[in-house]
This record gives sequence, structure tokens and C-alpha cells, in this order.
Amino acid sequence: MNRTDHDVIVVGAGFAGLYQLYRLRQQGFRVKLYEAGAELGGIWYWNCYPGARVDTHVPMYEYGLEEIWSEWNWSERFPGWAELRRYFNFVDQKLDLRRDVQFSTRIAAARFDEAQEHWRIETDSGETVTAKFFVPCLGFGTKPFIPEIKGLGSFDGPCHHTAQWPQDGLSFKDKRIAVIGTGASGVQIAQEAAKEASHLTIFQRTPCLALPMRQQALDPEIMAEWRKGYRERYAKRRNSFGGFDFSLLPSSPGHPTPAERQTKYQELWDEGAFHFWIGTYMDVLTDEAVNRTAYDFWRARTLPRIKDPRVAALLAPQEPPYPFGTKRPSLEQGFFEIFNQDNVELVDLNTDPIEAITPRGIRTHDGDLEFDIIVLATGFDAVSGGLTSIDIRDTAGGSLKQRWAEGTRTYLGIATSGFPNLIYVYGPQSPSGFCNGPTCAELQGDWVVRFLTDMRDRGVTRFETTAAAENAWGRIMRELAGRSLFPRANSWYMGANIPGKPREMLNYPGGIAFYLEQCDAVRDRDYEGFILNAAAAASNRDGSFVVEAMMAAPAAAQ
Ligand code: N01
Repeated sequence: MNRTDHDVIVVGAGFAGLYQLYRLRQQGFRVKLYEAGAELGGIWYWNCYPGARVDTHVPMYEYGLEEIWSEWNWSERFPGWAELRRYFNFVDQKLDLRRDVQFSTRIAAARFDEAQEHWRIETDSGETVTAKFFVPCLGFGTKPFIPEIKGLGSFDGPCHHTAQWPQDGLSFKDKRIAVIGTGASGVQIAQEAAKEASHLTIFQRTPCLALPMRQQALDPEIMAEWRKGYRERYAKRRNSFGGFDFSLLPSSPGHPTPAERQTKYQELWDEGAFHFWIGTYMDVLTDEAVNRTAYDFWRARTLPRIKDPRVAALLAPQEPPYPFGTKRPSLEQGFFEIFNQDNVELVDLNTDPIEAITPRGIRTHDGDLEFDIIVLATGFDAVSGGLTSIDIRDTAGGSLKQRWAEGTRTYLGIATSGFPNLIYVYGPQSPSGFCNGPTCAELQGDWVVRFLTDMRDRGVTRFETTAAAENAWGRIMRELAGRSLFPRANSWYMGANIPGKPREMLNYPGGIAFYLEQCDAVRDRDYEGFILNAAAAASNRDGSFVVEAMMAAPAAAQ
């Protein structure tokens, strides 16, 4: 290999990037990690708004590395952002990560140098570095989405997106707060604001079919007991749909019976976490009539919690606003009850839309409202937005952003033709948003580490996937998505939350277990679908065999 500044440049100090740093270093690579934030933690650096907490239960939202979990105690079943930051510092103490991390540095551009067969990468401070391999690990929520609202910059008080929250905090005490958006972030911040604000106004466009979190305080004794089962629980992730220690349940014509279904729904409901969503019967996510039974179950339990019938009809309408589970549910802790408080109000943006932000507040169709703080809980240009916001150029000089303007093209959700020696973890067309982050960071991450190690050990100086392999993978994405109800919702899963973004399934919907099988099959076939060193190009290396394998196998999303 020609000498480069580093063997591998990784971007992002969240679960996926830090895992790459740790594991690639173990394999003897010279690795450098760049992070835009000033600390470790990825999204947990940026998302420090009041109430921000993970909605994946302990011990799934952590590394399955025994040297870490055997010594770390959580204080809650669903930890908050501050505890998650402490966890990342603990991981750093154990794995000695920081020495290869450059903080407060955003990668601005990357170009592949064909002659040298390496990446030339520019930071926002003008530094240029080179590496053989480029591994962005950007997570799905790197690029906040701020809608174009007239007068947005004119507001006199603080106005923040949830993922750009001030690091030194912002008190809601006795303030008039506006929260725009009712996804997971909006639900969490509204719950907190309702406790302290003199008045809280929540602007809702689409109801969030939030599920009970069932938070639980933990202590070292409980943790010691739970740890006895950790190995088994971590092993289950590999065979699951969403990277958890539970998975979708099989269903078939006549099974379960309606009575069995209701009993199971109740069990899943009582369990909390995401059990009622992706621990349910598979047909809930594929069959509209069955899906309705899940919605009706949800609604029957939610309605009694809301006193005002007008508000109840907006939060839990008789007709589902979208098939249950096709937009990601939030896990709530008393969300529906806050609307019974005198200081909380719900504005339905469908009948009373926002017309402008004014210096003193928000003007809706029905009139002017005054606020001290405006919260934009309006989501992300998710999954692909992080990658396309870096000016990454292909060998012909075209950008990844241009390439994906009409639709995302990847092979296995990790590589794109024309971009040699570039692999992304947790990216578009991988399980990404459907998979628990740490699970994907490790399991998909292990595949990537093995791939890069194999390339190096075999003296491969240039690898690249092909357009044919992308076509094959695109077929899989469409086939699996078409079997599900996901395309029916205007969700970030479908890119449908961003004006002008192509509407397409961005997250591999066949489950992590089946995804890993397909990745392993590619490896077993000598990395079919990749051209290893340009001279090795062969017409049969198009990756189409994975399509046949998928058609033959019992797909997890059926
Ligand atoms: O973003 P969202 P989020 N005018 O896109 C509304 C993860 N997460 O930040 O539904 C008015 O879900 C939009 O309305 P609609 C989690 O994976 C995890 O809440 O498009 N409203 C919606 O209500 C989650 O799924 C945790 O009609 C506008 C909201 O803004 C993902 O992040 C915590 C609007 C956006 O909801 C994203 O969640 C928080 C406009 N112009 C988040 N534009 C954990 O606990 C958008 N909206 C791990």
C-alpha cells in the first residue's frame, strides 16, 4: 500500500464509529476518528434537550463487550442522555479510544485519488488527510430538519431544534413554550416542559401512536441479577428482526386466533419498550386488516387517559392516521395525561396551520400566540442526509448527493459504485432505522471490520461495488418493502418527511438476522458484488445471487 496519513478514517464518535475504531485498531490498522461534536456519544452529544432518553431497554442499548457490561451499572431501564454520556466515558476508560479521536471537527469533503488509490479528506478547518479506507459512521439522525417557516429567524427568544440543544441547557420554568412536532423527540420534550412551563402549546400535524415505556429504576443488585442472563440476551439479537432480545412472532392463516391475539397484545403492552411494535405478530406489519386490530387495541387503552373529547379525537382518532407501527412509535411516560393539565394546549396544524414565526411567537391561521421559547422537534433528513451533506465525490467527479438525488443506490447498504474503498456503517438500505443502534454497530460493524481486514491481508488496494450489484440490492429493498405496510406512511423511514426527497424505503426491512445472512453469503462467495482490484472485474460478480437467495428464503418481513 502507498503510505497514507492513516489506514482508515472513521467519522462519528457514536456507537458505530467507536466500535470501528476499537476493532480496526485491534486488527492493526492505523485509525483516526473525526467527530463534529466536542465529546463522545454521537447523537447523545447533540440531543441533550430536557427529557432526552433512549427508548431501548437495558441491556440492549450498550455494547455487548463483556469487559464493559460486566462492570457498568445503569440507574434506569431507559437511561437519559446524561447517563449515556457517562457510559461513553466509561467505555473510553476501558478501551482507550480518545487518543485517536479528533473532536469538534466536521468532515467537509472527500475525494478518491485514483492514481494513489486513497481518499483525500478535508475537514471544515481546512486540514487535508489521506487514508486507504473511508468509513463514515454517521447514524441515521445526523442532519436535523428545520422546515421553511416564514419569519423563522425573526423570533426574539431562544428557538432550537431538539438535536441542536444548548449544551449548557435551557430552563422551561415559568416560561411559555411552543413545541412543534410530535415524534419521539417532541413527545419526550413535551412531557418535561409540561412539568415546569407556565404554558405549553404543542403543535401537532400527525398524531404519534406512542406506547407506554414502563420505566424502571435499577440498582447494582438488580443489575447483578440481570447480568446473569446477558450473554444469552445478547446472543438473541443476532436472530431478531430489530436487534433486540425479542423479535417478531410468526403468523399464518388462522394463527393466532383473535382471542390468542388479544391475549398476546396485552402481554406485549404490559411488557413496555418496543414489544407491542416489533415483538408482535409479523402480520401486523404486513396485513392492513390485522394492523387495524393493533391500532384499535392501542386506541382503546389510550382514549381513557385523555379527558377532553376534542383533544382525544386529535391524539387518538377513530380512523388510524397511518397503519400502526409504520411510523416509529415513541415510548411515553404520561404523555397523554399532560393534555389534561390546565397549562397544556394542543394545536391541530391541519385545521389551524402555522403561517409565520413572529418576533413574539407564532402566528397561526386562527391568530397570534406569544412564547418565550420555541422548540423545533421536527426530525431529521434521516438515514441518508448525513452522508449526502458531506461533499463526497466519485471517481468521475460527481457527488454522492447528486448520485442519490433520484433515489438511493447501494449494495448491502454499505457501499456505492464509483466510490472505491468507501464503506458506511448504519447507512441507507441497511437495517439502520429498524435496528437497535448498538446491535447494528457491532454486528454489521464486525462484517465491515472483517471485510477491510480481508482486503488488506489479500493485498487489495482498491475495492468497489458495481451498478449491477446495486440493482440487485435495490430489487431486494423494493420487494421486501412492498410486502410490508411501511410504504403507506409519510415517515422518515420512507424519506417522506423531507420536501423533495425521493420517496423510497431507506431502511432494509427484512430484519437484521436475514440481513446478516445475506452479508455473510456475499463474503462466502468471495465478496461477490465487489470488484477487488480493478483488474479482477468479472461479469458474473454482480451480487444478483443474493436476490435469488432472498426469494427462496423465508423472509423475515413476510
Ligand atoms: O423526528 P420525527 P423525531 N410543521 O421525524 C413534525 C429517534 N429518536 O426527532 O408526522 C409541523 O419522528 C412531524 O410531523 P409529521 C427515533 O428513531 C430516538 O421526533 O411529519 N410539524 C413529526 O411530528 C425517532 O423516530 C429517541 O406530520 C412538522 C415531527 O415534526 C427519530 O429519532 C428520542 C413539520 C418530527 O418527528 C426521529 O424522531 C428521540 C412542519 N413543517 C428521537 N415538519 C430515543 O429515545 C415536521 N413536523 C432513542
